[in-house]
Amino acid sequence: MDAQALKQTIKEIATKGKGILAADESTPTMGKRLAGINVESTEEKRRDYRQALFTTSGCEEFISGVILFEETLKQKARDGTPLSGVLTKKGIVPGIKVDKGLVELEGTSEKVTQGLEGLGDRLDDYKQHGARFAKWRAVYSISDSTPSDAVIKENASRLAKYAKVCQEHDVAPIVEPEVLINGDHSIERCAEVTEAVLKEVFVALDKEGVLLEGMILKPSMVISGKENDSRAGVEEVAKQTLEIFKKTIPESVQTINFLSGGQTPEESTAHLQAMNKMDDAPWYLSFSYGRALQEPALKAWAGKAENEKACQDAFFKRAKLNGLATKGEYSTDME
Ligand code: 5MM
Repeated sequence: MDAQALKQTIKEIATKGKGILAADESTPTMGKRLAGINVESTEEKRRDYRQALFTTSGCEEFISGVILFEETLKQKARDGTPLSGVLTKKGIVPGIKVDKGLVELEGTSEKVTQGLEGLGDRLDDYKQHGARFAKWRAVYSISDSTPSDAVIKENASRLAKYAKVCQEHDVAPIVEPEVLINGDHSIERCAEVTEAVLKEVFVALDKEGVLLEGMILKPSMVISGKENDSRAGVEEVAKQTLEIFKKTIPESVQTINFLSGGQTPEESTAHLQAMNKMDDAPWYLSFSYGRALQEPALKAWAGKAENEKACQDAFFKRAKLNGLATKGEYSTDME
């Protein structure tokens, strides 16, 4: 493990004012996204859309890293340049989603993430294609009886094993435990679950000897369930999120890049802004948004080449506003 190389990757990604674009939708997920704008999901369409995002003029001012799906990492732009090369030319670090999705944990109706088998060999291949960081996402569903201790433990153990293998291959891991927003639970219940999940993740990371300075944490925020009818406001989300983080996340973690998890683009920017305004966190607080950076851009594109500029303008706007939020400089009148 080259600790210096890992720290260098983290330093580049955790540049103040910048964050990560999660563009690593698997083919089935991308199919759903494209179906939502009435576009058939072909390899060419997926490439055209991603190429439009990555070639957005000036986006590198706010985007330091992009997480790619394997297909995209190996795809070429229309002029033959590898898409990962399009990013590196702009000073953006390419990353790769390495998990292989969710499977049922035996004896439960809950899901754990798979993909450890052959991970080292895959990382060697992804590195050849320019990837310097990786991502593995675990999900936790909130109900009265879930997530179970078994799922919390198993996901933590797999996240930590994945992170260790990545670091042994000099690839900086994004550790992503996502407590899902689906449901009508209160913010307090989300806080309770998030605390238990993060606690176990850091126990497992420690057990595996993962270098915390050489990884990125990508958590969900502490937030009310989407169906809750008295959802907590922006300040409360920011306050409760930081409270739980201070109890569970060591200060040696350099950067926390949130997922948006079904929040609207505006909500996720406002929450990030509020946390950075509180200004007493020991970590860099930034974004690794998928939907919250892409929704308006995807809609504007609508699968048509003539809409590429509108797509890029919409993406640039969200990237810029989130970039400002990492510095506590965003306000809602910029929307
Ligand atoms: C971009 O979507 C990612 C891949 O999802 P699938 O494996 O389901 O296709 C996803 O992991 C994403 O990186 C995170 O959920 C964060 O994205 P959001 O949209 O929640 O910010």
